[in-house]
Amino acid sequence: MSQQNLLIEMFFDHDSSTFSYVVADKATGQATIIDPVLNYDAAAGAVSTIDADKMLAFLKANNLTLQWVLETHAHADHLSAAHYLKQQTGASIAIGEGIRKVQQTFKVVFNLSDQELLAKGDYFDKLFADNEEFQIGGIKAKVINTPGHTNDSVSYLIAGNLFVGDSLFMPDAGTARCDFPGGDAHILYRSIQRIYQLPEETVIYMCHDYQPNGRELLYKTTVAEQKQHNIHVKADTVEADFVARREARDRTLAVPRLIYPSVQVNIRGGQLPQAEANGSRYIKIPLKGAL
Ligand SMILES: N[C@@H](CCC(=O)N[C@@H](CS)C(=O)NCC(=O)O)C(=O)O
Ligand SMILES: [Fe+2]
Repeated sequence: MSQQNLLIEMFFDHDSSTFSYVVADKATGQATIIDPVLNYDAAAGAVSTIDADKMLAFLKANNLTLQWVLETHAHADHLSAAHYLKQQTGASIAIGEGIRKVQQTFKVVFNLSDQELLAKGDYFDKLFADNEEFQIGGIKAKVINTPGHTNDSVSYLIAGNLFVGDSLFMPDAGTARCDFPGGDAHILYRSIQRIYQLPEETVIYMCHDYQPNGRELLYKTTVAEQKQHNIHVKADTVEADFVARREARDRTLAVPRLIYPSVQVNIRGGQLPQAEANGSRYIKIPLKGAL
């Protein structure tokens, strides 16, 4: 596949520090969107599609047809616009098959019945297996399972470009937290070893950048850079050291601001909970602490 046919356009959501991407085959005009954000004002309970509409406008301006909406994982910090994009374009929503485990975990957290969780059949059109290959137009793409941050985390390898979700951040930020239900620092370490076996020049695209020490926003790096400079896991870092470092940091992190709204919607592929008898939809938040 010629790199010349590959188009990659980055979009950034300031509110959640999330990168989303349009990846397209210019030869056929077929495109995919990776990790789209549905804007959400938690205080008002208001959703909007400002970010997703920018991506749709980009597709239109470039005569691209949306074939796939790919999720790197069920995000815990922002809502997904996958369902909205599918409604607008007819694209198929895909995620790693580990989403089944994530759904089961959060079914318990949110006390959802099977009927509530899968009320409209399946929310995902395609569940990818490890190493599964698929096409974006004429471009070959491959799924690499990279669990650890979550059970369903995958990376998408598209013509020498790797969309890693949260498995790796920029070298000066390290890696994602492993303290969500189903997260495991040992497993993340092994996933990162898989990534580090890819060719050194493989370009790695971030899903987030929190701009440590106020540096400028950065969204891509390479396998070589990560192996040399990643503050949590370099080429020669052993598993026990990584796990100790990761777990120590996890103990300092607050629960993400939008974890409950996000997970509730994202295990449903970005569909909002069903309307109740009065026509309104509600987000559930499990309360903690005794009264
Ligand atoms: N302050 C952010 C934190 C978001 C967060 O926890 N992000 C996850 C990825 S979903 C992470 O791995 N963060 C690592 C870190 O903050 O060091 C929020 O509330 O949304
Ligand atoms: Fe995440």
